[in-house]
Amino acid sequence: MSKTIIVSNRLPVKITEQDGQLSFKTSEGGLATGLGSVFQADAESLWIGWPGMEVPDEQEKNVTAQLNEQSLIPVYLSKEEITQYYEGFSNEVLWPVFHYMSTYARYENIYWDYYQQVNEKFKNALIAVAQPGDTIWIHDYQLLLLPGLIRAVLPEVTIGFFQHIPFPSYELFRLLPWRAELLNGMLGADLVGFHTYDDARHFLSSAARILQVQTASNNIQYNGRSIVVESFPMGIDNAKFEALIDNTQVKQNILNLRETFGNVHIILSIDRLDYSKGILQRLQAFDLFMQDHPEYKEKVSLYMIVVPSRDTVTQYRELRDEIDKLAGNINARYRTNNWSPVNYFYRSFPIENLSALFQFADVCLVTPMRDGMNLVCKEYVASRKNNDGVLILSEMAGASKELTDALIVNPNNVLQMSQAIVAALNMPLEEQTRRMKQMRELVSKYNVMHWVRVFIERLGEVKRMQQSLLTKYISQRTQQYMKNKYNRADKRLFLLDYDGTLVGFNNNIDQAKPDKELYHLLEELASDEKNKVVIISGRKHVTLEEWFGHLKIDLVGEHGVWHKVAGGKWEDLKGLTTEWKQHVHPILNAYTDRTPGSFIEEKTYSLVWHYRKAERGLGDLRASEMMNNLRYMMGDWGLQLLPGNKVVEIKNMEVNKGKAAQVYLHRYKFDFIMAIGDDITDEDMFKALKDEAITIKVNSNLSSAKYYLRDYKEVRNFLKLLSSKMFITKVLDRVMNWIPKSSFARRGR
Ligand code: GDG
Repeated sequence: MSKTIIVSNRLPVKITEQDGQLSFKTSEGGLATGLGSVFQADAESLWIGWPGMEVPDEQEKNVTAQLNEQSLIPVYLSKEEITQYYEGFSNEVLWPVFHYMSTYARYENIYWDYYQQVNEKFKNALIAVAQPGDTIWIHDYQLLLLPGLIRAVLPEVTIGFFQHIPFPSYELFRLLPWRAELLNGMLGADLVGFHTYDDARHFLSSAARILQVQTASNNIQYNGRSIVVESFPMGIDNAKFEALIDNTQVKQNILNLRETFGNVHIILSIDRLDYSKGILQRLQAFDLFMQDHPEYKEKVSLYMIVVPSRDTVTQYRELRDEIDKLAGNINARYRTNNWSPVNYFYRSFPIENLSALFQFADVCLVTPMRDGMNLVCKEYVASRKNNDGVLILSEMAGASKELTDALIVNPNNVLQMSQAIVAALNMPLEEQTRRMKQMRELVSKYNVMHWVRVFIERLGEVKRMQQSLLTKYISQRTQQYMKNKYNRADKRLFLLDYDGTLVGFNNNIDQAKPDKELYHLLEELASDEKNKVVIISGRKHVTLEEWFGHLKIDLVGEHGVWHKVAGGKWEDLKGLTTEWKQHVHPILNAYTDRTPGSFIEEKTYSLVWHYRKAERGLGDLRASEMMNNLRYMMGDWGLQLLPGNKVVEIKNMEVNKGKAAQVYLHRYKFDFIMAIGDDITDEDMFKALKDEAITIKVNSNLSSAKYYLRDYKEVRNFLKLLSSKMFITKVLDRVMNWIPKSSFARRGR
């Protein structure tokens, strides 16, 4: 039976120790709650992760048994592994770079060694329990290599990956010495998810630039698989925060707060100690607010909770000291006998205290410098049952893409933040309600259960999409079927595109010449009298003549403008004009001048703008700009714009490979037709052929062709297989001819 396996760096457990004995209880974090629905629906489900502390060897057995009872599988990490993999690579390399603070990064090779080693450890724990039909969902930046490691062992398994922190722009990501390895790891997944569209976009562009993989919209073609990259903004367990409103302890805590603060307005801020959270800038903004608005003295206090985290690391210790200093400084300057402007706590609080604060605070100030999502702001919103209160939210938090009714600020703009505080304190109740209502609806609808459901459903869809495409891939069985069909046929037609189909894609168009192997293959194919082999290409006819003129095959150049029957003469289509060229050429020239690495190719009846050597991204941008520019004149001249692989061709509308293919269908009667091509111009050919034809698209599975092959090498091997079969058939024929007819007669008796 198939099951779901969650993998995250930490298991969702709380550890308690009594008389030297460890015990573990499932914790109620947002992720754990959201995934609870998956767990309930599927009793076989498992969660793999580090238990969160170093477990003494002698206790491992007992701890494992306790955890297994709760469907949890521990991965034990040594002190050294925690230091180098978790604190080192994860938190001192990936965390700063992914949060756009690359100057904090320490690119130590030893961190990388341990990161690989621990990801291997997770892989081993996983493959010990995973089956090919299982769904595996891997979480976060500590396990970027894991999807790739699993894919290598279990190629068919379904893998989803979700990153909880931002994915930086290519310019930042490329700084990592191990960027390619990390991307290769992530691309082991079938579905890669982030909180925001920007993260997804950054990931797609890094993959396209660093690994040179093909991307189309949110799809990546990688090792013959189609991987989907999408944003799934994570929600919170809103029901839990709503339920806390009626909790007795929470109600008591609110009374206590009211007693302490009376009529003083509270601005709340809650973060883990981290330089990405913008705590210092927030204090500076509050300081400026106090300075510019003395009228709020004794009327407003900042209630700031900083949850201790990673404070063994120098940068974090320094940050803590600076926060201490600045908070103390503000208090020293503005404090009165019965009022402190900053109430600062460097510790964590029980959830009942947080809920009380969320309900009590007039304003919630969430201003990270970068944050994948930020759940605190959603928790504040979920706790506002009266639909009042104001959220001030950094535009650098993923949540700002959803909570657009917050007061959105740039955390680097201290003045803007201090002005937002004033605006929040003065916001009329009506406006507070209007904004809060919208946000509460959103937080309630897009909660953590919804997030889990949408991700898991999409993962299933992606897998089904891959499988449906897989049926189009020419498997061994299909090859056998085609061979049989081939053997039975008396008149066969092969329509073969050239670039990308029979040879690989080359940056220099003149270098994509045919090689010995290809000549041999075409000769072999054409040597069978039952076969008509046609190379049908967009190339100039002179080039085709130079390369293939001596072979016993038909040639079609410029997508059907030129045509030559084997051994005959070249002929062109009559009635085509070239007058339009004088209008289009200057436009192409202008784009070539502005795009280094691009050039124009002139054919008899078409113009082609090539940009294979232009800067990645720039070429595509210019090509689409140019097409927009040219589109209006296409109709007037009866022209067609053909975008291809790093080329745009402008040609007469009447000419296309489909029409060229039809000439053959009218002229002869074939009982076996095979067409193979790799780009958009070949689609006309696929569409023009009858249903019985075997149409094969190379390099992609998005096509009207019936089948696909991965690259030109697979095309060659497949054609070789057909011609080698011819050889066997021929031998068989000869053997049959050689055996005296009488012997059949004898056997027949
Ligand atoms: C990463 C990404 C992304 C905080 N103090 C206390 C306490 N908390 C709880 C909050 C909230 C959680 O911790 C913090 O979540 P965040 O989302 O704000 O931040 P990270 O921990 O950095 O999480 C982040 C998240 O992953 C999910 O994908 O949103 O961007 O960095 O739930 O309430 N809980 C208790 N006491 C505290 O003192 N009980």
